Amino acid sequence: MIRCAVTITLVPEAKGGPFVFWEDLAAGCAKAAALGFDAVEVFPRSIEEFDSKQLKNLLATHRLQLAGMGTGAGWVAHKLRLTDPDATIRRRAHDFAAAIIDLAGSFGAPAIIGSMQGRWGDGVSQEQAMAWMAEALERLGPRAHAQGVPLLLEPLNRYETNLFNRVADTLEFLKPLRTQNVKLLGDLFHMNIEEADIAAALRLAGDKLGHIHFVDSNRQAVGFGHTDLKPSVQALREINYAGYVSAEVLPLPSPEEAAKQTREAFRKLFSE
Ligand code: LER
Ligand code: MN
Repeated sequence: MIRCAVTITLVPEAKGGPFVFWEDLAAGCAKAAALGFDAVEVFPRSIEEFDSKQLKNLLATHRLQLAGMGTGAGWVAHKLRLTDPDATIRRRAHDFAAAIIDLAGSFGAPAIIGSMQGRWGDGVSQEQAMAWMAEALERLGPRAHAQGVPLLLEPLNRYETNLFNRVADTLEFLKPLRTQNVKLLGDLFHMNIEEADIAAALRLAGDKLGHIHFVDSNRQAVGFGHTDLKPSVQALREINYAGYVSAEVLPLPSPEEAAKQTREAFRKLFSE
């Protein structure tokens, strides 16, 4: 069964980013539950600043699941990238991601590697960056496996990275790895920019698809832009997708209205 989640960020440096609820875990969970979401997707600023007991209590109180946990603060707040030319930064990036994997895993949820992938250039060749990514995933994939969850790798659009932009290329990269525990996160905003056919890309991902960022063409809630999501919903049905569609969208015109619109779009698209 496909379930619906909404994002809560605890990262002040992400200001202007595509997250619905901001900087208040308790308020975000209460609103998510009141609007009928199944789960929340949380972006901690760091492990040290995160109160996992509070999250546990909030999830129990509101009967919510944790859909996933983002590592974006690793880049946005701490400037850590898995492909940084500096070996010390790469090591710290790895440790940051590993800590989020363990934290999310303790809730039965996967961690997401998105912007922490970094980019090639500035003295780092594409081959070198890809080799560092492979090395990192070979360690982080099994770490997530030990928690009984996949690790999610998110292709981003060309303005955010030059490493993983499209589903097909990302699948090719993952195929020869020893770890088969890395799944894809399909963000419909990035896919709208990079894929020739979003539904075909989802079909191609098949059982390697682990999570969806459920968002319209303009990065607003589904229904506030111009993407026709019906073919994608059909593709998700065909591949028997049973994960989350999670609203990683701009909080426009307000967090509440973005969340409400997401619920309405989810109901219309998935319950027909
Ligand atoms: C993260 O999920 C993402 O989609 C990136 O664009 C960072 O905002
Ligand atoms: Mn995303």
